[in-house]
Amino acid sequence: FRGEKPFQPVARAQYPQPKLLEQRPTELLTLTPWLAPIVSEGTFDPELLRLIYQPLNLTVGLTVFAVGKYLGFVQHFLESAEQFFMQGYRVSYYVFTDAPAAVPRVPLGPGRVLRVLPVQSHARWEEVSMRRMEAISRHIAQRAHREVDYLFCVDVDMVFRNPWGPETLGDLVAAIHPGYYAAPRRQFPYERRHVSTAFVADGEGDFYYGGAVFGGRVDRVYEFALGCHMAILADKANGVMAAWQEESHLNRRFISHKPTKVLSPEYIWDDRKPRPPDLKLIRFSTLDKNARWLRS
Ligand code: 2GW
Ligand code: MN
Repeated sequence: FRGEKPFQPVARAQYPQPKLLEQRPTELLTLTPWLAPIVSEGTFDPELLRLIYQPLNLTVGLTVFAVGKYLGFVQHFLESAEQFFMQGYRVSYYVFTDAPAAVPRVPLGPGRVLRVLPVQSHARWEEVSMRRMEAISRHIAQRAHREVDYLFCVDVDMVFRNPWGPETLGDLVAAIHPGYYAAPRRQFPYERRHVSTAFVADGEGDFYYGGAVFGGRVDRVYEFALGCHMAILADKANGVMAAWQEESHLNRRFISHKPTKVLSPEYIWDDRKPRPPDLKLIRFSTLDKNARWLRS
């Protein structure tokens, strides 16, 4: 596996002094109880991060699935990613699809490549999203582990609206679901049936994370996706489908395998919700799609 590149010394640079006693940079929590940073606008210095990360010459992968009607989201997704995702870094897009020839050829910037990977379509929509964990882990083992240092896996029915940069890079990265950041954990839509491997008890859980965004160092993402896939297979053998499919399994796994970095809902918003004053900006957001049309 790649990764484990040493940090290089930051060249003499002018940037604002960090101040221990100053007021909080944001109203949001900035550190989890297990000391993982919670990333939101105001918690990092983009200029300084650029000085630290650009010399490392990292490659960041981005996987999306575009099966059936969801192929219609790819163009807008890629165009917005070209504008905002890891600008100035090497990027490999991996588009998994049942119709490789129909993937739009979006013009890409220097150092950025698009790889199209064939997958079969499934009759049941739950299968399409569930099979992603299997396809991602297999793809990392076969190929992506040689091609990228970090990998993010995201939904395709989304667009980038503001910069997504090296502040998001970490060993294992989760994003707080925009629907539940203010809810008490007993209201999180975890799988609550003991019969599922995704079961979460009432007193458990940190944040409710979105299934639409996870990532990290490619070797950690491999472990994570494979673990979720195994849990999904175990459920399947028992004829169980978790409440929110692989999002339930992802949430179960993040309780025992804590993310080392947590992204605020800036990184996984939803166009159907107005931006609350707590969030200074929206970086990545679900389109207001007509779900019924897509699922028919
Ligand atoms: C999925 C559901 C119903 C009908 C079709 C599909 C479907 C999904 C499809 O026909 N083709 C396809 O490529 N997908 C891929 O799966 C696509 O990348 C899509 O973004 C992803 C998840 O499906 P989506 O976006 O319809 O689900 P959401 O936005 O309601 O997502 C949350 O819940 C899901 C579990 O059902 C996943 O955990 C997802 O990651 C969550 O954001
Ligand atoms: Mn989605």
